[in-house]
Amino acid sequence: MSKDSKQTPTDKQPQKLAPTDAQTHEDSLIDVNRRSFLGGTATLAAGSALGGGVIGASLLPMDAEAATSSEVKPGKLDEYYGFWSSGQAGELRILGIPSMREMMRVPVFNRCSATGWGSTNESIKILTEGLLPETKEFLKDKGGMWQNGDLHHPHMSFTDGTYDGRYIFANDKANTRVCRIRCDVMKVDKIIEIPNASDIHGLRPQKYPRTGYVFANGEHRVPIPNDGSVLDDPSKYHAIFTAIDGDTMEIAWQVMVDGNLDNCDADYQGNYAISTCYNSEGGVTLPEMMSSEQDWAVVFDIKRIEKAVKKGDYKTINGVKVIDGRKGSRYTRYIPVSNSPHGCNTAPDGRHIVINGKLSPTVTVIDVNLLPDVFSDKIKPRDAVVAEPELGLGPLHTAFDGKGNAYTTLFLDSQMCMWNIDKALQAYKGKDVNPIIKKIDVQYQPGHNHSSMGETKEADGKWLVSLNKFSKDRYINVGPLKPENEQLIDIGGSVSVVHDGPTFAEPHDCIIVRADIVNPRSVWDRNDSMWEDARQWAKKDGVTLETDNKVIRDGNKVRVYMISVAPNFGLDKFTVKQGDEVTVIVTNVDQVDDLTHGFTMANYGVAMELGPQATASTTFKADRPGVHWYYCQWFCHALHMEMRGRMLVEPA
Ligand code: K7E
Ligand code: CUA
Repeated sequence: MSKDSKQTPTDKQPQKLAPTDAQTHEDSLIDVNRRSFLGGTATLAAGSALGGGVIGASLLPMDAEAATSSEVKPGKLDEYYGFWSSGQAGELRILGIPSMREMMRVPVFNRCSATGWGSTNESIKILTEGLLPETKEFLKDKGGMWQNGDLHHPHMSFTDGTYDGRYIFANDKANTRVCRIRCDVMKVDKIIEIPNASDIHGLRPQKYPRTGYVFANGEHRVPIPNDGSVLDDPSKYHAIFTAIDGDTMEIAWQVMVDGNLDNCDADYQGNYAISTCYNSEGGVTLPEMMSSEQDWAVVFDIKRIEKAVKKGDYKTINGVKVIDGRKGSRYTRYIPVSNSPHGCNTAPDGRHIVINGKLSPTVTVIDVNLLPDVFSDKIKPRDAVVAEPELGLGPLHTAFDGKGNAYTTLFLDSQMCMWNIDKALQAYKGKDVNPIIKKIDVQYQPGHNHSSMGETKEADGKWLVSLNKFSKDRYINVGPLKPENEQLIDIGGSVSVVHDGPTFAEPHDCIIVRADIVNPRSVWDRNDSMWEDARQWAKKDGVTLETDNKVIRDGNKVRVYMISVAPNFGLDKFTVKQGDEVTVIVTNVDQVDDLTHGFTMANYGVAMELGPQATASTTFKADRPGVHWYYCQWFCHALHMEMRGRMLVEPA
């Protein structure tokens, strides 16, 4: 990683990115003037950047300046993958950047009608095998699995401080889960429920030496174990920080903390993880949680924790090693920051971590180089703070350009604030410099933002996405439920909004990954582990998945094997008896890119997607006698409509 936070402007980068203080003020004046002219929100929000002066500068400079084009012409490819969370929709979405075209939806915690996620045997296994025994019991008469999820934070696996294209990990806040998505096929392969925690919120992979651990914050405080033996006694509630082994998707260890954990990030050295932590009061009502002026950023010393695990300084709770990291523990340090901090973002300089104030108009910058002294008690935790610039109202999350600048979302001001880290450090030391470079309006109320490669050492400062919670008047009216709004900001040139994109609930967070890092397959590998169970059934039944079309009866269980080749299924009919448990296993033997088939059993609620060279299976009870057509629901051929067959169910 670059230890040098200084930068040489490239020719792509106009002088404007490193303005003098005078220029900064002028830019802000123009912005403010433009905003009031357009009747936007938060007219005075840029006040902290204003040194006074003549308002009424020309509107011209900003709009006249050529923005880097975000247009990607028909047939041209995007330069970046955007991996988007969808919040309460529970899925992952793939966009192209800079076009902002949505290209794929990867079902994760949700059910999907198109792909059969949640109804195929393969997806049911992934959705259920990682649940805790008590959750399985709870879900027994509720279909056996959760129907919803709340996916906030997708992050790619790292090697040596940058994305490695292996996996994407994400949290489910609703049902306390963490998933892993394989980037070779863009499908989920693991979902685990986190024991001892309540509601996984912040999630980040270890950046160095590799992922490694996936850190996951249990947000809410609950009794551990939460079995009813403790109820209305909040002094016995705890939040839990979890390190998951990203290779095995097993829990490596957990740390019990004080307060509620919100967001987290890791350093670039592999030594520390850090979480924002609110409710140091340990309250359970809003007034109780707000009563103190300060909360914390909690730092976890990974090496010390690993040693504790080795020498047995933990309690095993629900099968997991839990280390006591409450205040005063040698495994953690609690850095005081203003009340209710939110986002937690490590800068690509490998040194600075930005804690976003949320209720405070400031962000707090922590220097990771000072953390060893904090842990050895040479300095107080608060002495690791090296800057605390005041940026505006409601700072939630910060992104970086790799050129020494940071971009913080201001939720209440509906703005993005561009500021310089080095200047913030100088100002904290008492120098009379203004770290704010520019504020631009976004529409409206941004939560997360993310820059191209911005959470890696390869941050390239080209694009920034602002994920806005409200679109209000930005689009034609679609009824009381409005889309949200994601905006693309060119930070390589004009630092202005260059694209608006409406989106369904909820563009919660995203990452922007250089396209050369992600290399998915176009056709499945026949040896893929996804359909290992079907492979085993076929072996037992003496069936070859790739060639055979056979019906195997095994008591009242019937396994129907067939292939699909456009525009045919291997079987144009099969017969079962009413009450049979039928498993249909279809293998798409087409080898052509993009030749996906489907299998829908009409009036049985069964559908599945079959990518080229994939096998998928579904099991249902044939409890409706009669003639039931199955058909291919993915358009595959001129005779796609004719790609069908009959299941004949003999009455009992
Ligand atoms: Cu800021 Cu869930 Cu990422 Cu919301 S957290 S904004
Ligand atoms: Cu096969 Cu449509």
